[in-house]
Amino acid sequence: MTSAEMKAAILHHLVYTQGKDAVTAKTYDWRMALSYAVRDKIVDRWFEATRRAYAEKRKRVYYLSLEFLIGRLLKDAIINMRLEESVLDALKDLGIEWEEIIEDEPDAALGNGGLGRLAACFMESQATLGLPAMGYGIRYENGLFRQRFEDGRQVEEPEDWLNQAHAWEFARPEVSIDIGFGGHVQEIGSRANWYPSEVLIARAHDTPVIGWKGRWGNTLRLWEARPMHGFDLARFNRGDHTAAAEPEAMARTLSRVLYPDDHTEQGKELRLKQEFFHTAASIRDILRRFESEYDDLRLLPKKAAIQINDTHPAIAGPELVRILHDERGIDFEEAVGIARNTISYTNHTLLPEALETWGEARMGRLLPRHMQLIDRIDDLHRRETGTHDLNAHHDGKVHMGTLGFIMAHKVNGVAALHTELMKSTVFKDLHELHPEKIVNETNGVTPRRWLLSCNPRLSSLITDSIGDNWVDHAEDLKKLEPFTEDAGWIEKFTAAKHANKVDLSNWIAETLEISVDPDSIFDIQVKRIHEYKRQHMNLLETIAYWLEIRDNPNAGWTPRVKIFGGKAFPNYIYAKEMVHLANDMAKVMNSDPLTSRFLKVVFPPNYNVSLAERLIPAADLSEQISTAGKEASGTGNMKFSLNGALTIGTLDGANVEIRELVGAENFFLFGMTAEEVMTHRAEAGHAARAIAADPRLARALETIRSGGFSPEEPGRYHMITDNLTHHDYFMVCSDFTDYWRAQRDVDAAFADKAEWARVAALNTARTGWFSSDRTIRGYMRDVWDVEAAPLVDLAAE
Ligand code: F58
Repeated sequence: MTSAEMKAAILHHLVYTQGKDAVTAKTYDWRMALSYAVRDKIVDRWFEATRRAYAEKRKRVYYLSLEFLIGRLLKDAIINMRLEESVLDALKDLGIEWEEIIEDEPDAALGNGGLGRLAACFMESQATLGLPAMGYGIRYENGLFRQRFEDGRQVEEPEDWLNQAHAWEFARPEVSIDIGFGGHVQEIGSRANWYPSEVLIARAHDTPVIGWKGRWGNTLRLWEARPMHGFDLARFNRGDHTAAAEPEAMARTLSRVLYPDDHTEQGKELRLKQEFFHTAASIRDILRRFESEYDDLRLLPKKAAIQINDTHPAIAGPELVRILHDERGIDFEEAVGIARNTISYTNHTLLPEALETWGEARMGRLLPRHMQLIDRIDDLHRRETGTHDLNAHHDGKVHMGTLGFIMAHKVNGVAALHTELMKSTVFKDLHELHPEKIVNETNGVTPRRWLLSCNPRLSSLITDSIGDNWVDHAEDLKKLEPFTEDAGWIEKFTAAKHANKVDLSNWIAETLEISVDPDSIFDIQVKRIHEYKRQHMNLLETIAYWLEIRDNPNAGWTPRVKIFGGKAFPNYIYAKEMVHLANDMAKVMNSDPLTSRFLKVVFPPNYNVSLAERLIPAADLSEQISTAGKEASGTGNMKFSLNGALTIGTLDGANVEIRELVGAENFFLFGMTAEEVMTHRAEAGHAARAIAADPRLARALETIRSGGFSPEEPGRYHMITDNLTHHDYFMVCSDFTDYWRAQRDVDAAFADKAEWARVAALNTARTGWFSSDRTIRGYMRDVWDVEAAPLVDLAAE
């Protein structure tokens, strides 16, 4: 497409779709016009891919996920369609700022963190590989809350990404599916009729997901909840105006928010309803498509693979059995077999508090038939395996992990260590019964968004050096290795990183009014705030460093900028205290005349996908410091390495594999192993001993305790200090000393600029394996048994 054609397309949409002219158009209008112009190009490719999937009778993959953290879509679409040049020229011609347009798009934050972002990377990789696939999610009206700080405290505000029209979706009112809840069951022999007492409608909205070079496109289908009977005119005419709108409001509640607070009974109920709503609508849709092509349901596992992203859609098993058995008349055991061979389940956590369970009373009330079927599935599994105590339904609850396991033909972990821990801990007994079921599929990230798009300077250097094949064959980045020995090339690499750091410094100055020196170490920890991720250990190290500088301000310290980003769950008080502490520390330290040349603390609010794209390319040091055994994989860790940051980290999640690939000598390792953590935890008084043995740690804790960062309220952080001193389940104190040591190794290494840059470049060269293309190929081979369609290159046409 030429720039003239692009310009004409933009102007066309500005007038005929947006209903504005160039004189009155606002940034929003220009963004929408550009989005439609780009979308037009995508739609043809998308239709073609869809038609091919049908014509070639291909097996499809269905990715069921309550979360898709997709972020902004415009730039991604432009880059994958290779339209940057024509768009940039056209915008220039129209006198419109590219940056301003890109920044105007709201972040679609339909997810909490890693799990949701993984789903988004998978969608992009599936499209890039030409794998016929469809993502199913919920179209939350309000995605993840927006985070603001008020006196350093996190305040949550609703996110309203749908406030403006969303350029990328197509409403599909004709795809409307009834979803029932409650009511009663009438059994007829082995089968049953379910008569729900409440019915909602799931309405589809489709977003095309286009792969690299526009060679293939798939669909992300998001369900919106609608009332069965809309507005009640009779009631309204009787004067009961509010009540007339009630059904609508009730239904809307269901797809209103991502992850409702489940500390209340109503919250729990809503979450379970969301899960069933999402899953039931998706299963119906999958079967409708299947039955339009084939007339034998026994073929289902050959033609469809259903992946459930954690246990949130794990009701898929019983729901599929219910339809096959109750509605289609297939024998119960055969129905279970078909469902199992179609479904597979990904586990993302071993934290006991995060393993989902539902009370039998609630489940029995909302999903009476499913409750019966779960018992029959348990019964069948007992007979198959000769066991009697491995039920999904026990102790008054339905354990969704067990249900997911029993109803899947494959269960996967998301990094090598995590998968091994699944086998030896939570799923130990089930694994012994089904030794072939658990497989590992180490996570990955899409190199299109997480290198090509977010880091244009480094990407250009890479492409100038080895060509652009790396973009969809990221293992090609290995070809950069010889360049890392070339001083001239390393200078260019350093220049790219430095320019990224200058950009970030300017942004920090403009938005947060903090001045940072781009020559400092940019040390970044961005992720959800959680005790197991140990942001507080990083904070303690920051305090200890600050105190040391204060003791001796002229000792030639290595300057650091400590950057934090992340949201705390609104009801997770401890995590919110961590956020508050970081902000209180920033206030004190950034204005300390003795130390501020050497140390700054920066915590931009509202960490999201777009902010990650801004921060990661500018990082020198990536903080991956979770208690070993707790972080299933991590994916931020991969993004940092790929963008040429060094990692300071524990042997946890995918850190283990990152270290193997980049080389142990190029990784700042510290801390206990998962095994050591388990033994050490059992030793009473571990925290007190660790504090007694390390005066730096003791002093840092004491500084917090005595109100060093909250003079107006000295006891403010007693929750954190008490917990660390007496309990410290996550081993912050016991790992602190080694963490401090590793941080000083970082200082020493940073002193040799050229050597640091060489190692940073090696990180980029050696982490191509973490492309989500590789992950998806793994699932295709080990889990889905499916092949991609041969692709035609747009550029070659
Ligand atoms: C994350 N889980 C893991 N859960 O913590 C991380 O190690 C892994 O890399 C990532 O999945 C992808 O496999 C995660 O993000 C959630 O966000 C939950 C969603 C449901 C509500 C509670 C949080």
